[in-house]
Amino acid sequence: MTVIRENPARTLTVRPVAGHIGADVDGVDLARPLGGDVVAELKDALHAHRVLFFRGQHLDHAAQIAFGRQFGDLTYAHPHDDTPPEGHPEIFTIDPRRYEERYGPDYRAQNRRRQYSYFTGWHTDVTAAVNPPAGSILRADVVPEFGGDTQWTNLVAAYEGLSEPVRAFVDTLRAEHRYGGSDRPAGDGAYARRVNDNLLVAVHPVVRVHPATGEKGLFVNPGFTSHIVGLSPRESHAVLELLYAEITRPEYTVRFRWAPGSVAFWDNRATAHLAPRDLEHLDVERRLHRVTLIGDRPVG
Ligand code: AKG
Repeated sequence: MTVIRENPARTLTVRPVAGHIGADVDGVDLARPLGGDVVAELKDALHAHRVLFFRGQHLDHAAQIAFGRQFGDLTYAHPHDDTPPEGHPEIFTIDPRRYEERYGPDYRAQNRRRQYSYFTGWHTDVTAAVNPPAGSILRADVVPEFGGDTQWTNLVAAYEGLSEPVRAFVDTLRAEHRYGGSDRPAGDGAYARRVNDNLLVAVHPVVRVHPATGEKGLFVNPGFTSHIVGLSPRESHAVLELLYAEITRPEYTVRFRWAPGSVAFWDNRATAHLAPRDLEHLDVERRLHRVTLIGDRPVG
């Protein structure tokens, strides 16, 4: 356990919760202005642990937006979400019950049958943007009695775990990331049409240098990476599957059990995450709200 700040009122503590990624943070009320020192300490903790977990917080939409803004400018909800809560265009709500409204009536049933590869579902947020989000802050509002955990993985550890010749090879590569367009699984809902009509495409280095820490990390993910530039489709598929197998190795991951009031703050420049898929056959409520920090163009 590292005690990183003490004041007469409280002690801010950061406790790692897994070997490669994740820390619980106590002693801070996210609904209050943090002050420059605490912002700097939380940034350092985020860079060291990649995802920070806070429990028992009392944020509403406005307070979550205010918390996020202390770390940078926020994106509007999501490039394809046109239904943020009234008056809070920065809030992206994750609620599987909305997916059928968005994609069409049998979306969840279709999604259960759909399995592109062993790694389906793992992603880093919106890497098909030219400047993908730097970080995301997700707050649990309604959680099911069981299930619905989220997992994160450390992309720096995944890169560092590769053998030297493979690191030297992937250092030279660039990959295309794509979101939307007609190759996406369609539904007949308004959201699906919006995704299909609004294509995002960007080419990024496969190995990204973290702008704050200078560390190298893998920057490909099964959610958005379409192919590696310059390789044949077969070669690209084989290389990406190899990298995805490394990225999703259990030892690089952490799994978080949500409770109402929990908040996870992750660094999109050094992590990928897996939204839960264990509830798709159950009609249970799960609602979380995200704000998203605008990022830089990735540099290799
Ligand atoms: C995201 O915010 O990008 C997610 O994948 C949501 C994670 C979750 O629903 O737990």
